[in-house]
Amino acid sequence: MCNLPEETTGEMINFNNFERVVLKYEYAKRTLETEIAILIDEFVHKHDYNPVEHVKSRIKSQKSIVNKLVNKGFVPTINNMKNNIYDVVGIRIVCSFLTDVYDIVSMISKSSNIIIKERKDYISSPKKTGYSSYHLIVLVPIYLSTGKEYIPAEIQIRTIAMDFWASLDHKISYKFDNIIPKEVQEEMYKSSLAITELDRKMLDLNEMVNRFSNQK
Ligand code: 0O2
Repeated sequence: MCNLPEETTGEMINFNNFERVVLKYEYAKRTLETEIAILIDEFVHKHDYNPVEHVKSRIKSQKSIVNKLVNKGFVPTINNMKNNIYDVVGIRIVCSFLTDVYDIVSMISKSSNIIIKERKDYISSPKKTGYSSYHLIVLVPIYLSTGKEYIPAEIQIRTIAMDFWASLDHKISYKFDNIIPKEVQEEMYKSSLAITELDRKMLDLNEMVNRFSNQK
């Protein structure tokens, strides 16, 4: 990953080849979905508690892949996608509380089937937009008739509150074609601070509820 030279000529990603090109990514998505579902199930049985609100997965669209490559300064070829885009497969795990996010990260880290290539903790260090989430770039094994291959994927783990913020932010970026008015950016940043505060409050509240219910 990322150690091959940039390709300036080669087969371009297009409507006709995209379905074929993403086939291996589809397999990796299915493998990852199953692995995550089993890990969560095991966690629920062990702790008698489900930290996950919902899980969503997707294959990045052809348009988004081409745009991302061009924005990164690459020619949108299939090889450049294979070597430089790690989130063609994306899975998002939305949790109730802040501590759940780190429990899920730790649970995935212990899996012997998924290789973790990179960790990005945008919760302890949010992005300057205010975005917070925990990202794992992983390698997922897929088994083909030609042998085993590893496909990259991005796992985003965050709370419901962080997800609420990110979803509005995504809509705003789309609406303004990524050129967001400064006032809107400032308001979004301020609301990200409120989201962080809300996550802390909800965690404290949950701990209080647990203390009371243990006393019963
Ligand atoms: P999309 O359309 O959501 O998939 P890399 O992916 O590592 O090559 P980058 O930008 O360094 O590029 O990675 P980073 O910062 O970890 O971001 C990866 C993804 O996180 C993004 O994918 C978004 O999904 C999400 N993200 C990052 N920053 C923000 C933000 O400020 N607001 C929101 N709403 N989401 C963010 P894509 O491909 O950019 O977009």
